[in-house]
Amino acid sequence: MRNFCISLLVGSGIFFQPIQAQDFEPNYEEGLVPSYSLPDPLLFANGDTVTSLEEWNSRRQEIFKIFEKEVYGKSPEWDGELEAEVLFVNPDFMDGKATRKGIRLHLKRNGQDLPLDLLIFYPNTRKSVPAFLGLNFYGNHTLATDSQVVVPTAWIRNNETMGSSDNKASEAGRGKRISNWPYEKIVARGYGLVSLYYGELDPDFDDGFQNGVHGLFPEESRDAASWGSVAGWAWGLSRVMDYLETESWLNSEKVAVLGHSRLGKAALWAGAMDDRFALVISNNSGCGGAALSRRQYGETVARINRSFPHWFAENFNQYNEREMELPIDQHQLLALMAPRPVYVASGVEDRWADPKGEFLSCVAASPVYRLFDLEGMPVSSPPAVNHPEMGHIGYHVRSGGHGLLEYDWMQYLDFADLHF
Ligand code: GTR
Repeated sequence: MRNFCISLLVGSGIFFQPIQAQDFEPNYEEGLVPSYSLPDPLLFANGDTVTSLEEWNSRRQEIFKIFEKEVYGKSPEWDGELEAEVLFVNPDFMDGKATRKGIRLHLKRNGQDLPLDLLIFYPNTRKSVPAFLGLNFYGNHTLATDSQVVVPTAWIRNNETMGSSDNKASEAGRGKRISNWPYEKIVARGYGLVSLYYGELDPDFDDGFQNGVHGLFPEESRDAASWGSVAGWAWGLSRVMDYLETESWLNSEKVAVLGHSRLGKAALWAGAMDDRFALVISNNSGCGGAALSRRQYGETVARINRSFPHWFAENFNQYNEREMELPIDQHQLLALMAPRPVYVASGVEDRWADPKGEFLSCVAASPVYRLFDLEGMPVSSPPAVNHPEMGHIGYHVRSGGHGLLEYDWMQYLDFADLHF
């Protein structure tokens, strides 16, 4: 039995409330969703209405700062050095149709060196191509059948199927995630793919922010608005982007950032922080991602903060069981991407991530796209299962549960074709 100590900031005092995470019963009854109204993305905090793109820029800043302070935490400016070491290049990959590359990126700061292994696939064409960038859950070797792609040494979650135990990855995981990252199909459609293991950016456990990217900033004094792990993963995606801008095979104006689940939350926050990501994809990101918090359907703010105390800024705890008091909701995170295209995908059986709440978030973000004369979400009622809808906001709910599947990729490729 594990007790969690949650700090609630009330007035000037801090109260500690012991809570048991396992007491939580998710609501899966649509009829029990509380009535709520969403904060309007086009209304300034002072009540003024946004009527022009110029005013939206100011309002966007206002919304961004709220997410930064209350939800994900503020990431530092990068003032370190980036070094790229070429591990291998296979120019004749896929019978000569593609190149596969391994790059070890070193994030250097303060005498420290954080290595990140990038696994890159791209079609052998003469012109530069668009690409997808996404973090993976169990290491780059899970996307490769041969030993050239090494098993990561960073901390990893234990998972029997993926061959990790004692928080170490192993050969047993090799190739096990190729179906979730169908690089042959991605390359055949004319796109590159760049992936890296998220635990190299920040190991996914609560270590008091000593390791990973947080450890590169030892002088930082942390407060309730400091960056958590989701922000760390998102910030790391920008460092990868810094490097990718130097790669000649890539059209760096056409990079789609994508993530599944907790990494979908990170992809959304990366898209909000860094507009070099020209297209943003959330796969089953749920609570703290694309789903509306106010619905309290499936995973809730309190539950996520108690289960994963290191993911968000400490301030987010203030909204445990108080979703209605949030000054934002997650549709405004989607709106921060405008006018860039954003795609949200759900699995119909993945009720924990609230598929309907993810869809409603797309609808509620749409007025901001309309301000740009763009169509956001083309429909206002949830589409049928396996019937994607694609405006400048895309959405599908596919059959099945939580996962990044080939069906999802096929929609992302179509959506990217539409916009790139
Ligand atoms: C769950 C968590 C979700 C989601 C998921 C995942 O345990 O409650 O918010 O992020 O993990 O990342 O697989």
